[in-house]
Amino acid sequence: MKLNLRLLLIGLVVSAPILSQPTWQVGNTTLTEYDLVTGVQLPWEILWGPDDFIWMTSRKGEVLRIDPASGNYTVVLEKTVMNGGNGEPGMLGMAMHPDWENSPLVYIVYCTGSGGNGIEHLSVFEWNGTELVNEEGLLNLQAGGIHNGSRLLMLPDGTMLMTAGDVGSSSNSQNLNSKQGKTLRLNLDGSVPDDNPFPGSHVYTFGNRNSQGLALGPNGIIYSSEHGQSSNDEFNIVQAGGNYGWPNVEGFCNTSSEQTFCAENNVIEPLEAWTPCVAVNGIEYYNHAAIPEWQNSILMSVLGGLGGQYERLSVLHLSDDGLSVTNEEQYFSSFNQRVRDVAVNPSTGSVYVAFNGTSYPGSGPNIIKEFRNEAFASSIAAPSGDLLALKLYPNPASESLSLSWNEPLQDASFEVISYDGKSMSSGKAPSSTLVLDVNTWAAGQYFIRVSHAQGTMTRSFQVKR
Ligand SMILES: [Ca+2]
Ligand SMILES: [Ca+2]
Ligand SMILES: [Ca+2]
Repeated sequence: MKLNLRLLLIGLVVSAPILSQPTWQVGNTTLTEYDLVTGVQLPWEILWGPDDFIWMTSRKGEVLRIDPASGNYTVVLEKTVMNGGNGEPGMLGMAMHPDWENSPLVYIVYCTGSGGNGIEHLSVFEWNGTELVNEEGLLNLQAGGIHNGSRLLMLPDGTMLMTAGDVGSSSNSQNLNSKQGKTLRLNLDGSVPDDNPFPGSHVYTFGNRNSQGLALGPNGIIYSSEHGQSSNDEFNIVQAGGNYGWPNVEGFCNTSSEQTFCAENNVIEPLEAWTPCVAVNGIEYYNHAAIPEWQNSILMSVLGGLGGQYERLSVLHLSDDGLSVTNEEQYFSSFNQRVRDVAVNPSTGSVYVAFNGTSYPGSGPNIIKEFRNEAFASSIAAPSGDLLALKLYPNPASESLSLSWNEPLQDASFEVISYDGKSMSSGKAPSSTLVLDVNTWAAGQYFIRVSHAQGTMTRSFQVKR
């Protein structure tokens, strides 16, 4: 009897590797650190996909689809890119069509060619369940050896933003006839939206240098991060038609020549600026209950300066109205690794951080780490079963959202949570279909978690106004 008990105890210890994972303390919340994927090359975009997988672009020219439970991945697209992805250009921004069930389309930016003939392509691909196929080009820009921008963001109004760098020619940025040094707004077929600020033009903001971070916050606020030259990295709110100052103004309007230019050109100042540059990159709005200490903040990737310092994940705490930054906290600088991008698991609130090596312009092999509140995550049923069996329509929705499953939904429990953290609706489905009234919900991103005997699934959707 005694011997058996001892064997049992030994077995327990050996089968509990979780105890050895590093942890991080955020106030009262303990985050456990996991290496989700190791040995990948230069992740540039990581995002939580509508299929509950993590999607990643590699600057070297690949798209990976990663199982967030195991870290196993498949390569779903390969392209030959400018300079082999060894400098700033390569395969960069990515975003998914919001109506994934009906339009499984992936938007990707990548650079080809060389020298002065480089082209930056914005293309859309179809997901066939195995790989990305049937490329259709939507827009060609100039690609440069530096400053290729290219973060993508889907908006609740059914359009898309793309940041475009000045490709090292700063005179592009104030020139409204150039697409470089801008934020561009496009319909999802690449055409110019009728209500863009400059009729007939993709230009949405100008006076930008090289913005490589975009995120949607509460109340429709769009945030961006932007690289400065050697001083004045910026954190901005993106406003239609806005002039962000470059190259005449860096950061705030605080020199006499800047003040003159700002007054004459109605320049929009950043919410925050960092001098010397720390190299600000991918951003995400965080308001998940999993890490209460980070609610209503922007998680901002920081690559670090050219000399390999300042690398971190910055947590920019926002005011209640989202219009200002109240304070900055810094995490994970002890890895001494360039932080390129960040993504959030909408179900568990886990934060995924993509690292890019120790020095500019980045080198592999790289790691994507997960930081998980175990206590919270273990209280949430993990997605399981045939995830795509759950259908949501229409998406984006404006009046009502219908859900159906290939199994009866009756008695399934559901909860809808806005990306800004509010529980919008919950309960049991009354019949085989569930119809949610979204009339009074703000425009933005939401996700739903549905559990019944067939499994649990989460799905993101948008409400438009
Ligand atoms: Ca991202
Ligand atoms: Ca600016
Ligand atoms: Ca200034």
